[in-house]
Amino acid sequence: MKKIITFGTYDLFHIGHLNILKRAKALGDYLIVGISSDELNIKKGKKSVIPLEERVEIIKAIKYVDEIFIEDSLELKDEYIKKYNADLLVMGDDWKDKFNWVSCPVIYLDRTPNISTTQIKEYIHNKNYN
Ligand code: C2G
Repeated sequence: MKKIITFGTYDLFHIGHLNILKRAKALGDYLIVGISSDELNIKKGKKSVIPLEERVEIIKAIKYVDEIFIEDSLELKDEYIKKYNADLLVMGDDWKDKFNWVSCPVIYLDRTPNISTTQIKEYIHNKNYN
């Protein structure tokens, strides 16, 4: 059984998030998702709108996802990979080459164009809606 691992915050869950989970799962048989804690997001310079507990519930309900855990640190990537016996790390290409140091192969998939959490926040902030 080929195990895939991927990581993310998945704040204001959107089609780009769904696409990467679907494409990650299609590369193997079992998909494990590390969900960034609220503290890790603050370290990454982001503040999530949706709290961790709710992001967890949403990701758990996605049919492509087999298992989830909480990601507390970017530096622990290889520990998570070993703990969950992952065969392949999948990330979006905004992280291209950032995780080449881990012990399993890594694939960076193209991001879905024209959608991001930042864009949604800006859209609402600028009141571009009726
Ligand atoms: N993504 C995508 N297309 C978009 C937006 C996001 O493919 N239009 C992908 C990202 O490339 C990432 C995943 O969706 O692989 C989750 O994105 P974020 O929630 O923004 O995750 P991030 O905060 O970058 O956290 O350990 C690494 C991190 O925890 C990743």
